[in-house]
Amino acid sequence: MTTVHTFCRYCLASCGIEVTVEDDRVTKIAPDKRNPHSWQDFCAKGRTANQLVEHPRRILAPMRRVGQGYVEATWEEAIDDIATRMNALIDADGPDAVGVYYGNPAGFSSSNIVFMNGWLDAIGTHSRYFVGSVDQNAMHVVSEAMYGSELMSPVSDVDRCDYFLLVGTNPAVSAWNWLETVPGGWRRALARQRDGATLVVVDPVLTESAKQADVHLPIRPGHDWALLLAMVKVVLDEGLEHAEDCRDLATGVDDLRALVAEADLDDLARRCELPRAQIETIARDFARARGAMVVTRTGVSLHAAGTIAEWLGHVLNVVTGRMDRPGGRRFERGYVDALRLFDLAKRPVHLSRLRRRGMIAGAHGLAELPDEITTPGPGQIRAMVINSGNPVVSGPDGAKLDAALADLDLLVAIDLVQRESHRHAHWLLPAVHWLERNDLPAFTSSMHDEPFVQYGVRAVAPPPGAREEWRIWIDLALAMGRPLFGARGVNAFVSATRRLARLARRPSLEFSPHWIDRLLIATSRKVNGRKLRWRDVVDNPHGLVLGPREFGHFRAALRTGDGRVHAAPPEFLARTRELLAANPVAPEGYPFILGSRRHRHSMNSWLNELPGLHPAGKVNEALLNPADAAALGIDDGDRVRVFSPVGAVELDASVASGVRRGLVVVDHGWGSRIFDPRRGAEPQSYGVNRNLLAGDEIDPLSQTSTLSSTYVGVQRV
Ligand SMILES: Nc1nc2c(c(=O)[nH]1)N[C@H]1C(S)=C(S)[C@@H](COP(=O)(O)OP(=O)(O)OC[C@H]3O[C@@H](n4cnc5c(=O)[nH]c(N)nc54)[C@H](O)[C@@H]3O)O[C@H]1N2
Ligand SMILES: Nc1nc2c(c(=O)[nH]1)N[C@H]1C(S)=C(S)[C@@H](COP(=O)(O)OP(=O)(O)OC[C@H]3O[C@@H](n4cnc5c(=O)[nH]c(N)nc54)[C@H](O)[C@@H]3O)O[C@H]1N2
Ligand code: SF4
Ligand SMILES: [Mo]
Repeated sequence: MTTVHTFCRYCLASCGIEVTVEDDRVTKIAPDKRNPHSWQDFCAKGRTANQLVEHPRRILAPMRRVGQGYVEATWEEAIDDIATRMNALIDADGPDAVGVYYGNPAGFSSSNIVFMNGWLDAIGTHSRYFVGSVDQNAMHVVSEAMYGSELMSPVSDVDRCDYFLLVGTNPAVSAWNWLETVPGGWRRALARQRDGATLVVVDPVLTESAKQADVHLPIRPGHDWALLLAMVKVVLDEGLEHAEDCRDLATGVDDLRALVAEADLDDLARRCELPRAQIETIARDFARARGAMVVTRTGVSLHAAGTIAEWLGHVLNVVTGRMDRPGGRRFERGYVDALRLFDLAKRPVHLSRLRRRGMIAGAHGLAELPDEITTPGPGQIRAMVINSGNPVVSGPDGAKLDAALADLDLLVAIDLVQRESHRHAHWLLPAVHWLERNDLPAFTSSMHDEPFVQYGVRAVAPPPGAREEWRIWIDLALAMGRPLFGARGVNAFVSATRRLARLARRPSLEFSPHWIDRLLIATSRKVNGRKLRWRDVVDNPHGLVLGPREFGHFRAALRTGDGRVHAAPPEFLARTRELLAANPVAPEGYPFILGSRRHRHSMNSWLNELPGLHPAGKVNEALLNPADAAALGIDDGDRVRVFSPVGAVELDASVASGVRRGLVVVDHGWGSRIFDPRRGAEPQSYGVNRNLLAGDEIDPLSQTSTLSSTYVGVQRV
């Protein structure tokens, strides 16, 4: 029996865990209470992570589609066939014929995306799609415009905060993480509350978090921008701003003043359906609090005005002097200068073929993918790799994407199991679970809320037939004869190390991401005056806090050119004026807004099937306000049909007083089938996919699908 200390890589809470291993099998996962940074969020998902490792339907070798079923093949056969078919498509049609979608778990591997980009650059394709357009793109767009880098994400200084304004987030369930890792953030916020801090939660639903707040603002969905604009107006009109930061740190405050002068508080209050007096009180209290922060998340971003609301959250922080100050939003430098490396990495500049939209964080919007696959013409996508993703369930208009994927000449899925989005795959490539993999999350070290390093060591060996993604990307580039990273010499170098390793019978001589990990530590920057060595990393299995939280690095880190925060980017001002002029109304026949929710024991569209996490028969339901239910003649437990212009689902109703009127809430991530490619048993299915109802509407600034603004109708079946 051995004990391995590592951390959970399901969500960014990154809980330290203690893994008990017997005969190379994980027998127990417990929180690692000696981890000095993270373990407090530890949950049943981490506790049962070995259930996915030993999933009865796990893909254990590459599988090739033959008719309606799959047969096992060798890696050589798989790589060879995929490379040959992709090369033929590229030769005929150009590089954009081959595309990729990468999902959320790709980001939890320290090597996957790096080498995937190396392969994409090898091909030179622009057909890149990622989860950001159903998640955090608004933040990338705002960070780029205000701070000069899509990756610049200020972290929450929870322990010194006196006033929390949490907008569109439910940290009691989802933990305090997005583009930041704040371990135990919710509990720490509650501890601050017990010491007198005020906790305001803005959410159309009385969530687990909202129940514990001092103030719950049951906002009209999609209208956070109006609330936040009203708050900015109160702050600027009443002279509550932080004079020094408005003068020295930020540019554009005069443009903000001009903008708020055009807005009317009563109108904004009416739009977000919150009392004006309450908005004014909250704005004043926020501005006057010693330490305060606005935190915005997916409840904000998955709407048509998501970028504007995200932006105004940052504006409120900036104009009230919360950036880089105790109790506000800090900039953590991290031991690796990710912002600089990100600037050095080449990112393609490209307009999408059909909609002529640019790329965000190096990728196009997922909503465009189906048409890019099915519309003939030069640049049409004919082959796709789905890397750690389930976009048919987690993205918009699943039925349309499913049909498009069926139309491809080649679909390759890299995953642990075959889920809904992989239904039409010609090849299933078995991935390695994080319990079987080493990760050094150096590029995200600046997202932790304190300087911290931990090497995520593997607990058990992967199944012999599974491969880490980085190796798949390298193998494909070599087999396709295309230069990794688009750089000459890399392929020859990698091949040479492979030959050498074979001849010398020393696998460690072969190039691997471990070399990069070592290099990153060797070239890492001093944190709190201390230089990291590789020894520090391996000698501290529980992780190492690299000294106290530092302030004062924010200005120097800004990449705006003039070293200032750009508080009023012109495109945001213009879009806000557009919103002020518009008056959205529900279309005839679809009077409800479809909301969504996360479950503590699900991870987006996965883990729903694990018996250790969900009672048998657990599925998602449609939550309705009692008054709405009564008006529709719906009782608790009745079967209902929820429909939109693009789709319909049937599920049980649950009458819930915490849901706002006009809103129907259906948990996202359900309704994803799990197939059994090895034995061909019937697919298992749990619940319904509420994203079948979402169309291809987007937030024009971030290209984020408006997954939480879909208008729907509800009726009893
Ligand atoms: N309505 C609605 N829709 C939403 C959201 C919402 O709040 N409401 N949330 C959005 C958000 S925030 C996100 S992040 C997206 C998620 O969207 P996606 O990332 O596209 O989808 P997931 O459901 O997370 O599926 C991840 C897949 O990766 C696989 N996987 C897990 N670990 C690994 C690994 O190490 N390697 C490989 N190769 N595969 C792995 C899993 O088995 C699973 O099939 O969904 C979005 N969709
Ligand atoms: N257990 C669990 N934890 C997770 C995940 C998971 O799937 N399961 N996913 C992880 C991922 S990938 C992410 S990105 C994070 C996301 O973390 P969060 O963004 O905190 O995600 P949610 O818990 O979905 O909370 C979003 C809230 O926004 C509310 N909302 C919807 N529309 C609006 C609106 O218009 N205005 C406002 N103010 N609120 C609105 C919803 O009712 C919901 O309560 O969580 C991570 N943690
Ligand atoms: S899934 Fe649970 S255990 Fe794993 S990091 Fe997130 S909160 Fe921690
Ligand atoms: Mo996410």
